[in-house]
Amino acid sequence: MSALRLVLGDQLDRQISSLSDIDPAADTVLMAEVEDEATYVRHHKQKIAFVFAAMRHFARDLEEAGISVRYQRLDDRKRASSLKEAVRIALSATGASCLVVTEPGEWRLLQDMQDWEDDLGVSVEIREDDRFFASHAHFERHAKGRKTLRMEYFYREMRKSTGILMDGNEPAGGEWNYDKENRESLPDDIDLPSLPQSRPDEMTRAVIDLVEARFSDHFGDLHGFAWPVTRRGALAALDRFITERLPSFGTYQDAMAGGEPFVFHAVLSPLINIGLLRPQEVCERAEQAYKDGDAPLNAVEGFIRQILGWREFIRGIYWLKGPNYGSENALDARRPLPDFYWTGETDLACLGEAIGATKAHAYAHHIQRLMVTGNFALLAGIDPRAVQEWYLIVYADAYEWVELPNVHGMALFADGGVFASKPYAASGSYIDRMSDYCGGCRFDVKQKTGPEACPFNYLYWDFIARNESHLAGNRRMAMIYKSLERMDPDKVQTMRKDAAAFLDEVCGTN
Ligand code: FAD
Ligand code: DLZ
Repeated sequence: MSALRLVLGDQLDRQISSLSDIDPAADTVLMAEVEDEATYVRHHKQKIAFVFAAMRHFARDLEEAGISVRYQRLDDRKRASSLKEAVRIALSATGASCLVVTEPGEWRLLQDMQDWEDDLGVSVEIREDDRFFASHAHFERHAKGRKTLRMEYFYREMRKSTGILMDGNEPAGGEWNYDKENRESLPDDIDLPSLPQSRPDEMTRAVIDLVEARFSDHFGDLHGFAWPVTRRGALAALDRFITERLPSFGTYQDAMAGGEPFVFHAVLSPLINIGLLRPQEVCERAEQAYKDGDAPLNAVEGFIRQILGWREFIRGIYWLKGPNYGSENALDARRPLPDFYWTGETDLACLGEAIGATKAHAYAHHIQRLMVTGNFALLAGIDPRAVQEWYLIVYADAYEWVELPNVHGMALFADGGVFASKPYAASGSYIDRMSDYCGGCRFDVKQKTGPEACPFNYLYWDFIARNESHLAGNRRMAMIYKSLERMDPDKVQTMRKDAAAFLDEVCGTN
């Protein structure tokens, strides 16, 4: 009896559950570049190139380890256009009697796979993806009976159950969370380490040519492609992060700076999500840096919280909430996405920076995603479906399990507050405090109304006034609604008029 073992483009880990009991003498691994996956949204060119290049290198490594691999390239003359068809052809060619696969990271594909046993006439074993700290059952147990889901409680549970950054039963250093030490803006004279650049080898260059030829009309630049696409390259990127950027990661975690898309961030999410790095080893390396005295606790705790806390929590929410999560529109947001999200052409310097980095690198750091592009979409009342699709397209790390809750729940509050206690809405002054963008902007962040005023200012108050029926009952919004009440009604009226005129111009009339 031989098995066919399907490895998806974001499962490139030799320890993935679908390969755990592989018999190299009998079994075959199937990997397939297929149109369906490359186009179910019009992914950034770098994302497709990254996935295909990493898939090809992973397949080569498996073959070198003596494992038989059937690999379909997107430019093979005879090829399947979907994963199911690729499996059907491979089953018939190998005579395998069953298919083994690790569950995919999206409901879309999982639901498709659940029909494969009937459609293909062989047994299909879908195994849990154990690359995470928390299983589905673990998160369900955590969520059971709770009225509200909050990352912080889940994170503390995870610290205790893994023992990461713990002194016995107590958190290392005595506090669970050092977030209050992690909100500095960047000093003018700070030296920022450069990001390691991986030079594409021949195999990656062939993929880049393929993507340029086949997906030239997709979003994003390809010429700056510098992602590591092998396990060895990913480990080197992790090393550089731990030594060069982790020590300052905490303090400047929320900072933004013109022309500096990476600041002290790890830039590891695409590598972790695709399987080239394991979240466990990333956290262990960070913890070791703290124990060795090479990085301070506020940095290491802040970093580990992102992975052990946020990443696991977000994934738990995605699977807990089911395939319809994403269809709610709690704030009744209906405007279309402005064109500048695709072109980067806008007079707002902060949006230009965030979208420019996104085009150039298929990357923007968390605060740009949340407080610039996300905040604008929230304030402007952009249709959640359009915003979700944009985020799924434009980032090299975007898979629905992680993208959707971050966009729908965290950035847009479109789920009505499943895990965020209030919307992350902010006026221009937040962006001014955390960045140097406003100094070079054509708008004036100090002005609240009029043609020179920063649009984030009047959009903020328009958002607050527009959503009074949805948000005024939220205790965490009480102060803001008190301020609105105290404001001169004429001033509120002017801000709302400015907001309507601006939105009609950038989004089209609602
Ligand atoms: P760092 O800031 O250095 O953080 C370290 C690691 O923590 C990241 O590599 C990532 O694995 C993890 N992490 C941090 N924050 C989160 C979070 N909120 N959710 C999950 N993991 C987190 N992350 C994705 O991996 N894919 C996405 O599609 C994605 N979409 C997002 C959309 C929005 C609107 C927002 C607000 C956040 C999104 N994030 C997403 C989370 C976060 O912005 C990225 O993980 C982070 O910017 C990746 O860059 P980094 O590796 O430099 O992260
Ligand atoms: C993102 C992606 C792309 C662009 N192409 C492929 C592909 O051709 N073959 C494949 O196996 N996987 C690809 N992927 C990753 C899948 O889309 C991903 O496995 C699902 O979205 C589930 O997370």
